[in-house]
Amino acid sequence: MILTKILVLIVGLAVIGFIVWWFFGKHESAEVAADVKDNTQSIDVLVNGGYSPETVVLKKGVPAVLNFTRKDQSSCLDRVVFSDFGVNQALPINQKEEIKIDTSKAGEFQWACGMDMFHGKLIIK
Ligand SMILES: [Cu+2]
Repeated sequence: MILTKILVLIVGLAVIGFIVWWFFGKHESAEVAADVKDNTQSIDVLVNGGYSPETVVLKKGVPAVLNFTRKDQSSCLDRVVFSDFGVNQALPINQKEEIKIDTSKAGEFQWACGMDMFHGKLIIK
């Protein structure tokens, strides 16, 4: 049956396309800006199989606090590292941990789990 062969081919190509997209595609994550109040800015970051939000936008020159709460059981995510800011903070499970960020310099900065497997991004502008 030629039709069956074509169908199998189409399904096969769709699966390959999905795999390529999954591993190599640019998954644009939404940027979320911190809330600014009384000359401080803060944002909650949920740690659960990664970081949510993954990209945080901070205003330059306004003192910033990131509130990390880890819901993920895995030890992979039990530390968060901001290498540009000299931060290597333990994240006890279900506990809000405040991380203060120096926003005096504009730019893009990565943060990561203790093993550098999961990543997030700070944009200071
Ligand atoms: Cu890790």
